[in-house]
Amino acid sequence: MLTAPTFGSVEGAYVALLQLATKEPEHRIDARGNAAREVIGASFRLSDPRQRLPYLAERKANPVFQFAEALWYLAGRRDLEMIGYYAPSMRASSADGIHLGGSAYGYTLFNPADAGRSPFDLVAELLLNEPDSKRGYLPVFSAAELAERSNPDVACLAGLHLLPRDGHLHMVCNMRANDLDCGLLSDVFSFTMIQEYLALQLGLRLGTYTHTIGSAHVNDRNADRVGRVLDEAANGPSVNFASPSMPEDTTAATIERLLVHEEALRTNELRYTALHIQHRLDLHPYWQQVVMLFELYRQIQHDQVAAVDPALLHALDPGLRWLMVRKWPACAAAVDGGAQ
Ligand code: 5HM
Repeated sequence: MLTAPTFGSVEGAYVALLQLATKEPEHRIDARGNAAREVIGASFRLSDPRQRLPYLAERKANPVFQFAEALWYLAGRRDLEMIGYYAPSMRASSADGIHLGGSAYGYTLFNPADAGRSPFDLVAELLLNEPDSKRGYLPVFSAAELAERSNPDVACLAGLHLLPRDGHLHMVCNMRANDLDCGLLSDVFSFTMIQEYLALQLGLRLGTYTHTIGSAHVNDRNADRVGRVLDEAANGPSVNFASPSMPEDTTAATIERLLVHEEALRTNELRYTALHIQHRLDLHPYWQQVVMLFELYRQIQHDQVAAVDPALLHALDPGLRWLMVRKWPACAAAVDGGAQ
């Protein structure tokens, strides 16, 4: 088979790649002090890109960060202030302590580059006019990033290729490098969110997502966790939850409104109950879930609660609740008996 192997969800692809790089590495590398096992030229396809979260207790995916990063991209931002709150480790990648560099993909994609239009808008306009086009490419990596040898943040995403075919919007993602344990899951989550968002703007259905990687690697420092994930995938009980569709009326204004709530919660200016989010914010239930995640994270970060508000945890979709309970002890503490 010459096309990339297809998986029903990101979890299957993630486990298969971890297995490949761990058990059959082609190279041992040590770039910038990161000893790793590497496979060159790996790829996979997702038949349903909405299945973008893995349900593995050993991996503990963080849906709060995943949605925050996707919104940060969709809003075209590059500030450390927002993303560093959700992922403190990203602070190390900022050269000036204020902005992210190459990895602020949304800044490259969603800000005006030509005649006041962003690359994203130019591609959307092209594809509306010529759906069969092969030119719908959004480049991200630039060789200019290599000019400064100490640059801590060189884009790993080379580009995103958008292909409307038969009423569906397909995407091919080209990565120069992917950390299979740490980077891959959040990358696939965010890029498929961008794909789904563009499909809505074009009035298309969500197609397939194909992920291609130049250097696919697992860092030695993550080897223990990767081993546990592989054990769980081979022996543990398998769980899965269907992900809902992004609402059809989602536009840039929706993202802006969500980020107003996000900022109020991140800066601890407001606190929300589940009922308030459900009845007062005038948001689609899909996006209400995201605000609920931000409020739960506010309780963990700012209030430093031993147990989060159980009503809020219960209002979450079962898949998000499953992940939050495994990721955050304060969520696990709020669960009474069978609430998981
Ligand atoms: O030395 P280099 O610039 O390639 O190091 C960046 C590391 O972060 C690599 O392991 C790369 O695969 C990983 N990474 C990722 O997997 C980084 C970013 C941010 O651009 C990303 N996915 N989105």
